[in-house]
Amino acid sequence: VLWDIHKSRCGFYPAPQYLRCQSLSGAGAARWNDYDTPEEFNFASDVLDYWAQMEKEGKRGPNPALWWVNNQGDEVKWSFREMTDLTRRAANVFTQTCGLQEGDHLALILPRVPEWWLVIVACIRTGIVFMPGTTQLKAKDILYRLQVSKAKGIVTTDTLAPEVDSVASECPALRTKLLVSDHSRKGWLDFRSLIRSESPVHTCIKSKTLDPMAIFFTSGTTGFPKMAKHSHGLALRSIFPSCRKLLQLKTSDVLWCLSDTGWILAFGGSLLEPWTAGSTVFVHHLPQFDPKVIVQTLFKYPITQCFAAPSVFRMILQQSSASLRFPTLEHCCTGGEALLPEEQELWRRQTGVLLYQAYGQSETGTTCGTLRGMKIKPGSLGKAIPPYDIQIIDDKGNILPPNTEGNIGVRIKPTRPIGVFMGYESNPVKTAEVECGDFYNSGDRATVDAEGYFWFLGRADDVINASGYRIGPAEVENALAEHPAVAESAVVSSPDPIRGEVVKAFIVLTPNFLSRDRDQLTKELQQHVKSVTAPYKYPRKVEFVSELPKTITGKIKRSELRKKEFGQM
Ligand code: BCO
Repeated sequence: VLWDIHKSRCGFYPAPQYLRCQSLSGAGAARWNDYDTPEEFNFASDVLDYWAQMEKEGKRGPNPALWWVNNQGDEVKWSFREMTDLTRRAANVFTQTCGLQEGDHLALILPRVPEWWLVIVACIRTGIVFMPGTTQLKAKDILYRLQVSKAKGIVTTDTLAPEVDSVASECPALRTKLLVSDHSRKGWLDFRSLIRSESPVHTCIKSKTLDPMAIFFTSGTTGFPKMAKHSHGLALRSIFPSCRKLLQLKTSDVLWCLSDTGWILAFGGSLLEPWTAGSTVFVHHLPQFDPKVIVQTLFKYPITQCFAAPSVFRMILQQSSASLRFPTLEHCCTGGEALLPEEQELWRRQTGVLLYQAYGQSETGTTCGTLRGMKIKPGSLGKAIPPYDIQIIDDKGNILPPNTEGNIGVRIKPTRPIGVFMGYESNPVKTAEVECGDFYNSGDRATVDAEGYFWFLGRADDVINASGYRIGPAEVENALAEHPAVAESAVVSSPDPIRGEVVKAFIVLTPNFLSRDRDQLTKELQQHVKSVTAPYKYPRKVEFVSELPKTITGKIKRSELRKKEFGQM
């Protein structure tokens, strides 16, 4: 009855925590608020199964939980009850068929196919720690991830299975390979048929809120990507009232988040956010990014909210001369890279819909945002979202006054807030490096104004943010070094009108290649990088130089090259 009263007043059923409080402590009890840390939390049983129950009782509308489409006219629509059934079966596939256990690591490298959602929820049900990766990864990237994480299993498609097989013998911990495909492959289990044959009866683990749930790989200035490990608290935070204010989703909403399945943005925007609110997750397979398909999709389907990196909005604006007045679109949110005020204004003029900004990292999830309905200050990241206390700090962790440039810091002492990562897996040194006084130091430079709005300025280190991808220069330099033409290289970010920033490589050639045609060599080197590591990292700009700027100890001065690119020298 309470839910119906809420529905008649607000137009939607209350979010799951409301039910939990009612059921735990009776009517009138305090519900989870921004600062609660319940001992146990599990997104599958506390949220997904809640909405399945609402459906069963006729207390949720007919919208599907997951609505997947592709360019060939195929469509999948699953209700919450079907999601519950399928994810319980998938949980049994992992534990019964594959023998995986709570705490084991599972690499998840799938494109936007419905099984991606099944795998994640099944992992949450079983306590298996899932590790999403982009389908752009190549054999070497996969090898590194499997080895460093000691992954016991991997789920992927036909396209990447050969890459996995080419390195599997070097991964002693790997014992389960699951294929999502209509075809079979030797040495691989067929995930789809196993799901069909497994039992839908499964008892979800009682996970502690601070037990590990997921690992996101994230790039830094040096070395290979680090493993940012998150607890179930990351999912709990999405239920907190302050976080619900970002998008203010209702059960009738249809949210399309375009992030690649490898990033934390996809986990938040395509799963946690919409399902916490009982909304529909809309997915277009979109194997190749094509702004025209995005525009057509926004016209064709009743999508009410869209979440994507700024480059996606830029590319839509740039490509399309036709009308962008989408019939059902009400709200747009963006994050992952810097957005210019004029781009925000252009989107509003063309679509009639405001574009709100949010900011976060793989280590923190969303930290700041312009909440729906809050005053937009064009170009600003918005304000801190509790329970996070965000401050601009100096290199010692001292809080700086408004309008002073510093690093974006998230307070982690004396209390580490729910949602902040647990640390870099197996890397206490790197974990300690990002702790700065009482804060987690994001390495992003910014200011905060007197009203508490944050303004992004750039990175403090050499990390490149190209169209929302965080790229470590060393990863690209290592790939270039494998080519015989490259004596040495320095990779930095360079401005770009569409992608915000792109990767630029300064290359010193080996003597044998000095006489080669430069345009041809550029293409060859770009192709080479695309073939040995995830292609989004390839240098879109290449400049051949006779030497690189160095310190007296021989360290390459990337900052000097970067400053030149941005016209600061
Ligand atoms: O530009 P090119 O055509 O020369 O090359 C592109 C692709 O065509 C190519 N490629 C892709 N897959 C390949 C492949 N080549 C060979 N084999 C494959 N399997 O490689 C290049 C990849 O670059 P891209 O992905 O940037 O290209 P694209 O297709 O133009 O995509 C544009 C965007 C905007 C859709 C894409 O850059 C994008 O998705 N950006 C957003 C990233 C994102 O979601 N970031 C959020 C991270 S999470 C976070 O920040 C925390 C927030 C709380």
